[in-house]
Amino acid sequence: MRIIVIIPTYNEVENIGKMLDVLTREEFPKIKDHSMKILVVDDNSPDGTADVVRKEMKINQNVELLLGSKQGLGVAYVRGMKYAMKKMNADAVIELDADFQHDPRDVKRLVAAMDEGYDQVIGSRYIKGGSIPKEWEFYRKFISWGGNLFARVVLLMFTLHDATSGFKLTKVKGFLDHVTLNRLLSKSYAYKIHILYEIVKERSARVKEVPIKFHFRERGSSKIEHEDVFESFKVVILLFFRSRFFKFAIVGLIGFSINAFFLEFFRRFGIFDNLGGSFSYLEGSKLNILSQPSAWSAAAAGEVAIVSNFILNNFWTFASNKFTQPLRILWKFLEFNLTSLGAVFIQFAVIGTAVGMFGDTIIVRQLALVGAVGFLIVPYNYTMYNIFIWKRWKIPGLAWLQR
Ligand SMILES: Nc1nc2c(ncn2[C@@H]2O[C@H](COP(=O)(O)OP(=O)(O)O)[C@@H](O)[C@H]2O)c(=O)[nH]1
Ligand SMILES: [Mg+2]
Repeated sequence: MRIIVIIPTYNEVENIGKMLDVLTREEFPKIKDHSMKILVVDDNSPDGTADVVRKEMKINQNVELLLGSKQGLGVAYVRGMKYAMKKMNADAVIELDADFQHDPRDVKRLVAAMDEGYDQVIGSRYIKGGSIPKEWEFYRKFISWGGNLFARVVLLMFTLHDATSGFKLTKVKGFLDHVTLNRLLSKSYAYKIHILYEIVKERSARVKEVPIKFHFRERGSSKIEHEDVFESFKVVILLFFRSRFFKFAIVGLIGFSINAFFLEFFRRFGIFDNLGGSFSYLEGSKLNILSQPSAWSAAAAGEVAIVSNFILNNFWTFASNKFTQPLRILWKFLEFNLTSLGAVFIQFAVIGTAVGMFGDTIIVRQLALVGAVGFLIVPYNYTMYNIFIWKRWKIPGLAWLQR
């Protein structure tokens, strides 16, 4: 594979020469199975960083330089990633700082993890064997740790331990080439959280964390600013509001309101009185539930909610996997109904049983509906959607059903 190590630089004249040297002369020769190249993305550093790179390029085919104006780390990386994909035919990119806080000797470890079959390999400071600089003041450690925890919790990425690491490998095909590089929520450091989120949550990458020691910066100075910390929190929150989880919750809430409304509507206008009545001979028997108009109303209201959920989820929650052809939509809707039959049945059974036990009043019906939806239908539906409809979860053994 062709792997491009992207190194953004701003005033790194004291570091970049040594970094290029270590990577190309010591480390790349150890990585036998891949073609390794470096792309330095410099923002016209006034200290002459680019001159050092140019000098190296004269004697080294593996190094390229991309210049631009300084607009922030995220903008620099986006420019570098596009260039690596379009002009250098990258199969994977590695994000690496120039300042030796990331150890260039760890590059081969990220590549080795990719070779094991992972799409996203993160140099992780917060797993066993990893660390942050002990020289850091308490508040810096706290912000790094707290910001990371916040991102993991809000974005439901618990299984990841370092969501803000600046050292990682990302495969291009199916992953980085699908990231919305032109619409990232940050021009600065927080771009990392956005890209990670899209790769891990939206592209469902196989992720591996490799422990790294994040060293203290010995030469040159950090470019991170206080605003970058606030911006990272902002980006996490904005991503949450776009997340599938949030949309799914909103669709569910709308679906639930529709469900509750139609249950009462059908009941009030006696729509299912006749159907219930036709089973009146079962009253008092074990199948008494069939004679309950409320049970039938609940099942029908469930069906109305299913239609609304299907439409909203297809065109909004799962928009990236949505169906657009009319026939395909119809087919999927039938399939969706089939998987949702369980939910209709749950409503029929729970509401029918509740009114049988506690009396057929609006309170009983609505409380039973809340219970049925909250405890049974939401988990049931979410599982069904992911397995059968939008097929985001691949279940071994069910492949024949998931086509
Ligand atoms: N091209 C470019 N590189 C940047 C910019 N900001 C930071 N960098 C580089 O990104 C890497 C990490 O930045 P650094 O200031 O060390 O961040 P810190 O380690 O979080 O303090 C270094 O190689 C910097 O030179 C920028 O605006 N443009
Ligand atoms: Mg640094």
